[in-house]
Amino acid sequence: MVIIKAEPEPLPIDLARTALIIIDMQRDFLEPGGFGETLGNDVSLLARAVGPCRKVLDAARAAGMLIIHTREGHRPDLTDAPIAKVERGKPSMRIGAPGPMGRILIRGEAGHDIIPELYPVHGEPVIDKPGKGAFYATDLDALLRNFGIQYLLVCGVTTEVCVNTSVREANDRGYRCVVLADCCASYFPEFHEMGLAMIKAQGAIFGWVSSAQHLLEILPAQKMVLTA
Ligand code: C5J
Repeated sequence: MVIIKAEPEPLPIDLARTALIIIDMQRDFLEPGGFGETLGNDVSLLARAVGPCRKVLDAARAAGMLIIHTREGHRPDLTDAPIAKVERGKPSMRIGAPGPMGRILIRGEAGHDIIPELYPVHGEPVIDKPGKGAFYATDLDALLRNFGIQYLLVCGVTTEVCVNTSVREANDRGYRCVVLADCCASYFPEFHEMGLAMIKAQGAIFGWVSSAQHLLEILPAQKMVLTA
């Protein structure tokens, strides 16, 4: 066990039972012309998470850790998209509409894919999720249990939406989640702060909050020998 500096308190973690999960670092959320921008957001606000995420990703790869990427999106025929989601709000383009990066939030389109800086490499599972939570209607839980994972290091966007929803789902399933604050971002900086505050409140009611630097301090520079 190693101890990661975190709030509300340092957490002992077993790195052999830990996975890094990077939530929805997709062009549709981070680049102009995607889903995030159609909702009226300034997508440049999410860029701050990319550099810290990349450092963590490189270090986790070097350490031989299980790395999972998620993508929010839907089937091209929209059969997995609730009408209540498609009709929500007043976006300039709805889910499924043709945009500059292909159809908005549709699997297989350029906008749906992960940004080049954090692109998955061979062997890193990608979970396609129709909802905000990474466990809803996916095989993520089965995959984590097959690998004996008990701890999740969580990065991604947006802090208060898909990161928070996924952490809450993971917490209910018995995983200990450590959210790396600088590896997450929101279109609303105040929601980012509150999203993190809600996770760590009441003695880590949903999980712990740490940082890329604190993780790098405890990750081995060489591949771990993982035991079943
Ligand atoms: C949103 C997400 N914000 N990945 N999705 O709709 O947080």
